[in-house]
Amino acid sequence: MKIYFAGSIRGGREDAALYQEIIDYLKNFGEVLTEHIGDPKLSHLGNDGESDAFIHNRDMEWLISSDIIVAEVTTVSMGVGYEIGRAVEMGKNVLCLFRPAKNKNLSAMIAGCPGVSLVEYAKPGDAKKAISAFLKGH
Ligand code: 6IA
Repeated sequence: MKIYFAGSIRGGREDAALYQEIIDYLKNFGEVLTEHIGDPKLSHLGNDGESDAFIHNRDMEWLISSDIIVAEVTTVSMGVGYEIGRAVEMGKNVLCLFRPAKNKNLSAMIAGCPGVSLVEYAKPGDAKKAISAFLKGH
């Protein structure tokens, strides 16, 4: 199974360690195409040496080839929202994981999207349970 994990980069890196934990867990189920998203060295200001057009086109190819999309949507990210929208248009199975907290408001365009399976969670272990249940169902 090819899994596309989406998490904030330029939107802010405060959940980077959590992304890495989710990615490590997803690897039990298949190939994670976007492993670098958990990389602590990847900063919202840094540059990984590739042009934005290269990043966009490569990520779209990965998205097209993926079987399933798992997005951590607590930190607001335009890129993650864009990827979710494109994936929904492609008819992909999309799981969004959101950690409710003060000052964290999920966009209605994600929370209200019929093509998205949304799970709210508090602890990483709960996110893993949601992932396991979702992947077993698809
Ligand atoms: O708007 P954001 O940057 O927060 O968007 C994050 C989402 O877009 C992630 O789920 C990625 O799949 C994708 N994305 C955005 N930037 C990159 C990137 N390098 N490499 C891979 N995927 C990306 C950008 C490095 C940057 C700090 C110069």
